[in-house]
Amino acid sequence: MGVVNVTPDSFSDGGVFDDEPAAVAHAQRLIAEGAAIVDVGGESTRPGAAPVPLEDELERVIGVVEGISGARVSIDTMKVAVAERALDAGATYVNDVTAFRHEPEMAGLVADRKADCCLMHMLGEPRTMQDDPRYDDVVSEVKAFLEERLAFAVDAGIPEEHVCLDPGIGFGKTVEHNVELLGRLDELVAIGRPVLVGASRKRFLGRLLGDPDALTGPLAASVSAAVLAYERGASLFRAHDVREHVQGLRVAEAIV
Ligand code: HH2
Repeated sequence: MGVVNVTPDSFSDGGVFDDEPAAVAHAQRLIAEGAAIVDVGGESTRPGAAPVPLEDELERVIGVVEGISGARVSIDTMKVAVAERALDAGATYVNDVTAFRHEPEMAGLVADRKADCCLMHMLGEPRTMQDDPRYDDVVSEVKAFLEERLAFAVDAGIPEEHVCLDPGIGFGKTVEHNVELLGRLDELVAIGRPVLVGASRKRFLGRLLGDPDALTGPLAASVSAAVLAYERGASLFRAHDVREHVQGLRVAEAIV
């Protein structure tokens, strides 16, 4: 899954692809590099990010979704109105980082449109999620959350086969929490749905490498995290640098 951020402020590429032609061209490049899905988002969820008004988010993403061809399009949004217009414009996948908690009607929309969806764990909300996150056991708490959200989705009429699950790397987690989740990913895979991992460029990688103030993580560290997640059973990888992730994962696939 290649990342297409149509935002001025995303943590690693804000402002780089925030006009429509640049975002569409970027998406087509990621598809040429091997992305099976491109994830289009118009609202940054980086730690401390401010919410984006509906009209601004629509303005950023709908034309981009319409312009993409050659791969499945995912819409990265927590707003039903944005997801609905994106599905009208050709998206077939809804990536809601609140797992239908922000607007529970999102589940009904995904069910009606027979779309696929990703349900992600986040502790708190982006504005405050990195303020001292705590867990007794991060893996069992994330697992219980994802099981509950999966049951909610199925109750709303979404077939289980249309759901994938995501531990939400960096969303209300310390470096140690992220490492524990990736190391014990097999416990989340045991729920029985495909697991998506988004470690690409995240700050915990830069911090693991010794910079306590890092705001991003380097490419080699991102690919390393994806490969280890693959080895523990992850099957979707949300990445900014698709070519390098495809290379790393192809080699991992040949060896495992
Ligand atoms: N991470 C980001 C955004 N959306 N969705 C899922 N399912 N999993 C993730 O790990 C995930 C996500 C953050 O990355 P990015 O989109 O590059 O940054 P920003 O939120 O600042 O736009």
